[in-house]
Amino acid sequence: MALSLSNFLVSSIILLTAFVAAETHTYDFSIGWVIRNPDGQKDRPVIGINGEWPIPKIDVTIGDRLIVNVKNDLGNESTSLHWHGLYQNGTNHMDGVAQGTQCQIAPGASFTYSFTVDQPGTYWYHSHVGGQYPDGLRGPLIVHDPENPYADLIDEELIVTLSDWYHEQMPPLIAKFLSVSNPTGAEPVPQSALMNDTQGLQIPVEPNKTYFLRIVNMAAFAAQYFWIDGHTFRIIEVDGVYHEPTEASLLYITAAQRYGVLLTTKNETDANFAIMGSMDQDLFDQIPDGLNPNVTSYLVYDASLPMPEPSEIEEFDPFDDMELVPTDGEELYTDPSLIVQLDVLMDNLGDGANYAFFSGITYVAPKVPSLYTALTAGEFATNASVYGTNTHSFVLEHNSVVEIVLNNQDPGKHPFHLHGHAFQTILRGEEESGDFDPESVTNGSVVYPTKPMRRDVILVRPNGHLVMRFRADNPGVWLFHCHIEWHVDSGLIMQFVEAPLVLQETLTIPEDHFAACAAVSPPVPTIGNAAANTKDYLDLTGQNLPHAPLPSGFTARGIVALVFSIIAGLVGVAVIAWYGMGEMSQLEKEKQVDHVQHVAADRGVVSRTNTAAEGDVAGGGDVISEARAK
Ligand SMILES: *[C@@H]1O[C@H](CO)[C@@H](O)[C@H](O)[C@H]1NC(C)=O
Ligand SMILES: *[C@@H]1O[C@H](CO)[C@@H](O)[C@H](O)[C@H]1NC(C)=O
Ligand SMILES: *[C@@H]1O[C@H](CO)[C@@H](O)[C@H](O)[C@H]1NC(C)=O
Ligand SMILES: *[C@@H]1O[C@H](CO)[C@@H](O)[C@H](O)[C@H]1NC(C)=O
Ligand SMILES: *[C@@H]1O[C@H](CO)[C@@H](O)[C@H](O)[C@H]1NC(C)=O
Ligand SMILES: *[C@@H]1O[C@H](CO)[C@@H](O)[C@H](O)[C@H]1NC(C)=O
Ligand SMILES: *[C@@H]1O[C@H](CO)[C@@H](O)[C@H](O)[C@H]1NC(C)=O
Ligand SMILES: *[C@@H]1O[C@H](CO)[C@@H](O)[C@H](O)[C@H]1NC(C)=O
Ligand SMILES: [Cu+2]
Repeated sequence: MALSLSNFLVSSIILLTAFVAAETHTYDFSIGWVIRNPDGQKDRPVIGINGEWPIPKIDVTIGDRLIVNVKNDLGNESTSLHWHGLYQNGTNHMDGVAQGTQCQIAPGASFTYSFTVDQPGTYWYHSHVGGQYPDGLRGPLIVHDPENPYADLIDEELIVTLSDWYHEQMPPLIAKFLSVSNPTGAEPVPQSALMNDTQGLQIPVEPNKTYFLRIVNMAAFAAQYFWIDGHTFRIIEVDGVYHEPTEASLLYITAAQRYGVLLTTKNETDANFAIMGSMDQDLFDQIPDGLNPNVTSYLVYDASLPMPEPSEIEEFDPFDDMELVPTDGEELYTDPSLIVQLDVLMDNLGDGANYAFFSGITYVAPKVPSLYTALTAGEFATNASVYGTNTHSFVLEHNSVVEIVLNNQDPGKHPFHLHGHAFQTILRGEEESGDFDPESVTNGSVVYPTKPMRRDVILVRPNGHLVMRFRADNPGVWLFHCHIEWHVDSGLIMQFVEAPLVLQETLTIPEDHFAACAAVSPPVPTIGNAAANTKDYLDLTGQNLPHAPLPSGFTARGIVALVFSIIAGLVGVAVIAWYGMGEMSQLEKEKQVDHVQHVAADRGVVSRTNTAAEGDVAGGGDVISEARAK
């Protein structure tokens, strides 16, 4: 009795302290256009907040509540905000995914995000609507941790963001990217690289100090190599998860990844040093003349001394993040109850444009945001087909262990991101290692780490593979997608619907979220399956679908030849033109038999304006999963 009373007292005191310490941070964000020129080459409209750009850094402490009142003052585009890396445990409806967990916020409309933050680390926030964030709507979000296990080593904190930068806006770039005149799917190449949304930034430091340097890559596309001349650092955090301090001198940071490193300054102040970011040009199909992939900042020990030229690196040999071990020592999850195999491939559809596929499915947004389908489908919520063929949904049992086997059958590098979780990264195949072969594990030639690294974005190598695991302990609708924004636009997205029946019991959608749906023109339905059918959840008639496949015989090369022949025709080679146009009209016919909703192709432009049916996001599935008991 006495014991339990004292237990009660102790826990009340703990609760009370937590309660007293937790703060609420309220931000009022008016999202609107401003003109900026961060690389000094071109003024352009960018998306700012309250007339500012770069947009505000958000700082909270673990346990705090964050309330963000968004007002969309863009006038001509819809928007949303996603809190990249935050688990939103119990608040799936605050994840910010248009047509996934909410409706897009139409011009003139408002929407409130409100959630507590229960995890420490380096994060960022960005729009999750139709390719929008590279136009500027992305900024850092830091969750401070009074119990940082490395606090004793740290004197001060610094943050730098990396990004790539385009001179043109995303809607016209997406239209060009997803078009018959770009049948190979060559991604637009950025014009420059930025550090902290500028170039030539000077960062004053004091000698003989240890800084906790947080680095966030907010790029649309480009990974960056990152290093500081004359210095090494110790990695202690990746994507919000503490890892045992590990020495590194050159990092490879993909779009959406974060690193927290300890940087100890020199004892002498007789020189300054270049801080370098260099975009990985392997990602670019073709390198435009005069492109400078590098951005330089300076670690300034003495501002009266010159800023040095960066030293040249002959060959990049970055630190391999797979070596990291999480500080909490969490062990490898065993016996996954579901193995989801995703084969990545790019291919053309009947409109001639190039799309991205997970196991033959390219994401197309549903008519009803999938979370609302999960909440209104009753017992059918556990049947993945109600979320629509092209949301590529898998329904997960609460607390089950899920394994993702990703085979990259594409010659490009891709950074994959899971919402709602950090996953254990168990295996990454080398470039050209081909598909994952489970035999290599059974016969012992591959041994899984006992305490795998955990992060929320992981790079897969060209024609290589990944194996990841996570526990489905966070009821919600969570996207898994490539974080290259071009590939989001071309459909490299699928989604996990985790414990939907638990969601039905625990989640209440605030009224203003439904009001946002009503404000879209035409209004977005908030009940029903992916086709907005409320009577028969298994009847998907009318669901949004991708373009039809290419007529047989067409290949990307064929389309190149065809486009070339049309161009040749325009310059006067009449016969070739006639031939080309003949094929073109066949393609066009194909386009018309296509579904009324040209969702995928229109996504970039239409979804950012004001049309609901043509959703923003990608996802959906013929959900035949390969469950393999291990
Ligand atoms: C919306 O307005 C901005 C600012 O005038 C303009 O730069 C941008 O191109 C417009 N976007 C679309 C999709 O029309
Ligand atoms: C980089 O920008 C952030 C705001 O986004 C700012 O808080 C930070 O101090 C800047 N870093 C440096 C080193 O100036
Ligand atoms: C560096 O700092 C440590 C304590 O943090 C101090 O003991 C030492 O004397 C300093 N060294 C120099 C060269 O300033
Ligand atoms: C700075 O000096 C301290 C002792 O004063 C030494 O422990 C430390 O290693 C020195 N730092 C560097 C970067 O040389
Ligand atoms: C960018 O940095 C790399 C690595 O040091 C170097 O090889 C290259 O010459 C630099 N490019 C330009 C345009 O400065
Ligand atoms: C184990 O299996 C892999 C994949 O099938 C194969 O490449 C490898 O040679 C095998 N190793 C042994 C030792 O049998
Ligand atoms: C979510 O919260 C539950 C209950 O507190 C916990 O068991 C689970 O591990 C959490 N999941 C994540 C991803 O944070
Ligand atoms: C799920 O829906 C599909 C499509 O209507 C149907 O064929 C299947 O039988 C359903 N599965 C269950 C378990 O009800
Ligand atoms: Cu990709």
